[in-house]
Amino acid sequence: MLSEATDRPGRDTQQPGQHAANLLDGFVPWPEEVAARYRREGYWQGRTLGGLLRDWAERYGPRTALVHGDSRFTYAELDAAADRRAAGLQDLGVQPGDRVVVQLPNVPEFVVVCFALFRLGAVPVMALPSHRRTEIRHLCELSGAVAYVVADTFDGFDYRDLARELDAGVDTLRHVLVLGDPAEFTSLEKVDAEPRATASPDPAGVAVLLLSGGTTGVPKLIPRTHDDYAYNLRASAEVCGFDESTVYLAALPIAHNFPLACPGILGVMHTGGRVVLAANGNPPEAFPLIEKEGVTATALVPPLALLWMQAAEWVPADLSSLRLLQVGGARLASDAAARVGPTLGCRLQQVFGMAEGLLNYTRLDDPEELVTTTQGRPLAPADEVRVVDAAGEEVPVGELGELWVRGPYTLRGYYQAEEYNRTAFTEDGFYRSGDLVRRGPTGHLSVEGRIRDVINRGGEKVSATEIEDHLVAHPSIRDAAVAALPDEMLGERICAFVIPDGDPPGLVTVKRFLRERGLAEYKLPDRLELEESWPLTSVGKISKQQLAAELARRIAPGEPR
Ligand code: OOB
Repeated sequence: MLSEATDRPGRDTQQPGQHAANLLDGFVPWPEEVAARYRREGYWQGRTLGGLLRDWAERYGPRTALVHGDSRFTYAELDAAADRRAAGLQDLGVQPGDRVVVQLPNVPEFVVVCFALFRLGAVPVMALPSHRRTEIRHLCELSGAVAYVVADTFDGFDYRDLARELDAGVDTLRHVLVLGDPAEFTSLEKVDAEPRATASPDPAGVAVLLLSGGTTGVPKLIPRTHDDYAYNLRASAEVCGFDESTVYLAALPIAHNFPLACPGILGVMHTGGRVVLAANGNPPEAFPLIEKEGVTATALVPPLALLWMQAAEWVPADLSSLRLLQVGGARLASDAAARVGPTLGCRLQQVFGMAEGLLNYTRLDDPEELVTTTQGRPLAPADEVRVVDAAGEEVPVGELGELWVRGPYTLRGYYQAEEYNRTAFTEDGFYRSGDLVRRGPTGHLSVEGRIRDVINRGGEKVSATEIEDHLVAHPSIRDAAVAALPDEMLGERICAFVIPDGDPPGLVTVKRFLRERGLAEYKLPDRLELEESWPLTSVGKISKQQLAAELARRIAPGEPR
């Protein structure tokens, strides 16, 4: 029986001393007076994410929360399953403040494990299913993870092999928990025990570590607190008009902020709607689910939105239940944006967000012109957005500048990254996003580029430096520069320019080499170009702009770019 758990409605607004210790080292909190203001103004409501699931179960108990294939879970069932899993994790020795790398596809267990961790005050690290040895090892080491949660296999890949490779080498890792056939590891389903009372974590503490798109060699971790993430999902659900009639298709990997909490599966659950989990966003998977479950809303990256518009003509399915299509993660061209409504018969919403926090949405009642030509305006009245020139001075309306932001759900520092934080944030706490935007008279933003060395491959962010570091480890590559090439479908593709050392390697060899080094598939170059020397900028850096421009000139018209 559930004893008087402290994580109950109205119970987790305790004084800091009474909470389980989840104020992690290496987390940069908001200054006290700013935090007090966010509380006073109602942004932070002192509720934990684990407590929210309790509220939802009380409000919507017997309603269906999650659909996966033929399985359906009510709110009450999810709540009970999260309690049992939390107790099981506790028996394994998982403590408040411990980090756990979670790498699961879109399955109900993802939700159960995450809420179990939230309730314990342990912190899930949101790995993507596409991550491989290099990324996972880095995430485990950076977070000091005590456990790693995977599915046995997904999409033709055996995650137990990955776990075996990690097992030797990551000092902090004590458990590998496997959904499905565990082989020599622990079965996730068996991590289960009678629910018991646990101290509620501090709502101001870190609930989850999200991954940054990454400008540096390796991804950074983004701490999101219970208070700030609860605001994120609650306010997003409101802006999107979600309610009990919402049926949301999770087509993107739910470890990503967009389908997780913008409003995503958490926002849907907050309003008593129903989440339908899809293995991926491809039309043959997604369209029949839309028809069968009467899906009303979903979120896609631009390449998938383009694919859906093409497929609407040849995949037979009734999409008439769809009311809202959110598109974000990368820039959606305005002509494509204008075709969404007529082709798919639903309202488009552009979303310009970042795992670091700030979310911009076009609003449901915005004029068509703004919906098709801008990427939305900030979610919170308390979002302080500055568009600045190179000297950090604000530029006039309509001018291009870098977006800086601080606010009630935007981080004040990456996790365990003191040195990097000194440049990524201003002294007064603004996050320098690196995005180049224009702000219109209505406050809507258009994203026009970036000053960071990142390639946005259809919403997946790839750090050029990270790939360059791996490329130069190849014996026949003396030097490498990785840059974006324009691509009609993906927006940008990855081009590796290399100066060979001896026999020049081919693209296939280079891709195999990077794969063997344990890099995720989406980071592998789409094109390889051999160079003899680098064009340099006036300050002596490799001019990637010039490399890309020269390549564009070399590519004959008609040749695939
Ligand atoms: C989302 O989050 P991340 O962390 O994977 O990537 C953030 C970056 C932004 O800084 C920007 O460079 C780019 O992705 N981006 C967009 C965009 N949405 C994101 N660029 C142009 N147009 C857009 N609509 O990508 C993310 C997080 C929450 C909601 C939606 C997207």
